[in-house]
Amino acid sequence: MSAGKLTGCAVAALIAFGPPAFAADASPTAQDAKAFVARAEAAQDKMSEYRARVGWVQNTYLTDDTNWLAAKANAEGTDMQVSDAKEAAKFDRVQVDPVTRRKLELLKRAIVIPASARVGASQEVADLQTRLDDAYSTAKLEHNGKKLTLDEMEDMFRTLRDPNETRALWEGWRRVSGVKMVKDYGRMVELANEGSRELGYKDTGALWRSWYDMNPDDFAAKTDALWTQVAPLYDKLHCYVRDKLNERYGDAVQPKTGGIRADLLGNMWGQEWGNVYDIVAPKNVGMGYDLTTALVGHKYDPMKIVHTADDWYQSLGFKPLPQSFWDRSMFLRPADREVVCHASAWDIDNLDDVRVKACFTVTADDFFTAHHELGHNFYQRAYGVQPFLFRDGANDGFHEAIGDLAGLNALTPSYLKQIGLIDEVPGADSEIPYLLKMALDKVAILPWTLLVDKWRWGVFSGEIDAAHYNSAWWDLVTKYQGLVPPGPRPADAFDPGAKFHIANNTPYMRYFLATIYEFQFYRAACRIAGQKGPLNRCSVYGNKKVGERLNAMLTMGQSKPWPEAMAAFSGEKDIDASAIAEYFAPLAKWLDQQNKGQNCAR
Ligand code: X8Z
Ligand code: ZN
Repeated sequence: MSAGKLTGCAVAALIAFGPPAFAADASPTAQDAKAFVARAEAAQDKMSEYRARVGWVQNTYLTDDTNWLAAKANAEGTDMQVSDAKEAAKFDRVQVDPVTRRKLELLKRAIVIPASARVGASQEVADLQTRLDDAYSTAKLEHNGKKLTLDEMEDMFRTLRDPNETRALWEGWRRVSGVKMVKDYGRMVELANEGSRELGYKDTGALWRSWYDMNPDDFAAKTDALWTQVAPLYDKLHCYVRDKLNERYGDAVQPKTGGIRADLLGNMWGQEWGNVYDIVAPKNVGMGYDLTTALVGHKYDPMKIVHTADDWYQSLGFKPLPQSFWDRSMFLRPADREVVCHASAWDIDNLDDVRVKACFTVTADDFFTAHHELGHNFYQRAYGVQPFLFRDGANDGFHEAIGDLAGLNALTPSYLKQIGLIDEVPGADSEIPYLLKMALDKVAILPWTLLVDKWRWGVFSGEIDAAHYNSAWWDLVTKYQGLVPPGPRPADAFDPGAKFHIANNTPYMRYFLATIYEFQFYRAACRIAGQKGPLNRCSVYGNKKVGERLNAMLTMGQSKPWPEAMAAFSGEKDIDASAIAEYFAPLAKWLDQQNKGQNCAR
């Protein structure tokens, strides 16, 4: 899909291009730097709109021709980005004002998949990316005489409880998607690394780790340290869920020890487990409602779900989304053409033409995802007040976390009652069921969001070679998630390619950061609102003070290093896993009791 500075989820292109900023025989000056930045910024503003429009048409109408157009636009864009990054580096030792310095730094690093200046390199890399995207988005599985799309299979996975069926879909999806991609993926890695090295990065992973206003090695160490903090909670959940799956399916399907079978968790990648809540729910006390049933019962459709999400943001004081959002977005899979279904939020003109592209269903999962996507759109609108080069999230994790904060609030029973989706707020004894349901999504996803880019960092650095793509993937899945495949993997398997963000080259560490930020921002919002009760019961719906403070952070875009943006909202200056720990503290205690006497080793 469209290859901008952010791909996959929050889409806006970043391009600048032009003649050298100063004469070859003269030393560059501060004035040259300013002139270069001004020209680059103006050029980008125009070109990003062009790429976004081409990308939108391609994503919502996949054909040979739209793929061709998108690859061409992306190749041109990459040439411009690379050329600009190199130009920006020439001002490294020139004394310039802080705004110009920040813009130069952003120009140097704001590329996802660079290409060498060698003739043909950017077109080859763009063609490969387009082919990978297309292979993922158009793959179908023949199953019981029906051709299934991924979204149909995902929907089936939510409620499918026959392990032969889950295995067939799980293995089938990997056969029709990943396997086809491995050769193109390997070549894309070579080309991206060639481009990254020309920009002065040791490989593309090093480039990706340079996005966080800190030393890239320190960033990697930070993600490990955060994982160490949250891993004990994940381990408790893993142990409890494995036991319940064993009770349900028996030793032959899910043994009491070792990894959890990846196809038994209600999700194609075993990344979120909320759909198997029915299997792991405590015996004597329930949650009091089922959100999917409530949505269906109240006749919600995808449009109404998105309107509900829009209302949440409006209640905080954000202005409603423009009519063009409703006219131009895609909320449903069209019956008559191929599209990229994976949900994303778009910023077409860097002003007000924001859109969502998704294939929503009426489920609790997509109720959350609608809030998630709109978070991107409200962020895009808020930082529209900035000059072009500052129009992005404080970092990519921030961009993902805003909608998650909204979604977390929108799932609270008190809010669901306020908007009429449930009749009663369940009593205090529903706390553990509620937290367990939330943990199945929010805690379960943590190791997954960490390992996807650990794998990619290894691939880009060469530590993982093409012959070991799949075995290294499973080493990481086993180590971090503690999952195992339902059966031996074939020699030609390329299981990473069965995930959108690998095929689409969307960096993934952002979701690990976002899951931590989400709770940190939620705690900050609840403190601003002066809420005194337990964190997991808090709702800030309708609170204008929270909206003002949130808006202060959002409007900053990436004009300042992310700790400053964070401080504008929360007063905190560092990423902090203590909020997610606080939120789930009662559950952690409960899980310890449940797991007593169990052998939790994997
Ligand atoms: O890709 C997404 C969003 C779009 S940014 C739907 N997410 C990740 C995924 O689906 O794998 C949200 C959670 C993680
Ligand atoms: Zn997102």
